[in-house]
Amino acid sequence: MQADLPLADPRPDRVAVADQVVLLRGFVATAPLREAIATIERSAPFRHLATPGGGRMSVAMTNAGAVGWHSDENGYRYVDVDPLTGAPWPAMPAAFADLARRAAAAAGHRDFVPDCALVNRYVPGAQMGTHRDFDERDLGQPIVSVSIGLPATFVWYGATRGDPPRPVPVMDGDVLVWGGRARAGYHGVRRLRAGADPTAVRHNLTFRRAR
Ligand code: MD3
Ligand code: FE
Repeated sequence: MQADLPLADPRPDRVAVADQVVLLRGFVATAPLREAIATIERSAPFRHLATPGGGRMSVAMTNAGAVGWHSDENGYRYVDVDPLTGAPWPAMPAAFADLARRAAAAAGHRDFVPDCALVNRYVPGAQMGTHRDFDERDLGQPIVSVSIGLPATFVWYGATRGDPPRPVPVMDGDVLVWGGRARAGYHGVRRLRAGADPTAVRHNLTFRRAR
């Protein structure tokens, strides 16, 4: 019955973006995640971190979990106390840890137990320049990223900055998992475009095993 099909989304729900980079489309319902972020930011507010180069990030960040990612004039590192408040980071919500473990498992990584949920907040105009993440102790552990809110374009390069960029559109509820050699790859996020609702934002949860 072809007439019943037009509402179905023809996009596959699982895409191999590159070797060891898996996109799980619509993997999670995000309303409970937004609630959890609202709770986290009451004790650990979003802030625009300083970079070692003297700039300030356009993306605002906070963390939940035993350790949090931090940047200032002295460099990038994980810290177990929030430098802004002097208090430990808010505990990782059980729903976050469960989601990260399920997504990692769906991409073939068993027993992923993150100790850091880095929460990124993008308003229209914010972007994340090309970089790679290697401050984590065991690069054999995967990274799980969850997109919430406005759509964005994630850009995957690969082993070097000079590799051809591979744009990956990510939408609310999409989850990306990196492991193996892809774990050390270069990536970034293009400047966020405003949605129909000018107050709308994008959040991204990045689950890491830092220690
Ligand atoms: C791939 N965040 O916080 S998703 C980051 O959408 C970051 O906010 C982006 O890059 C965002 O560092 C992209 C996550 C991501 C994080 C770490 C990775 C992708 C990765 C490490 C290796 C490969
Ligand atoms: Fe990153």
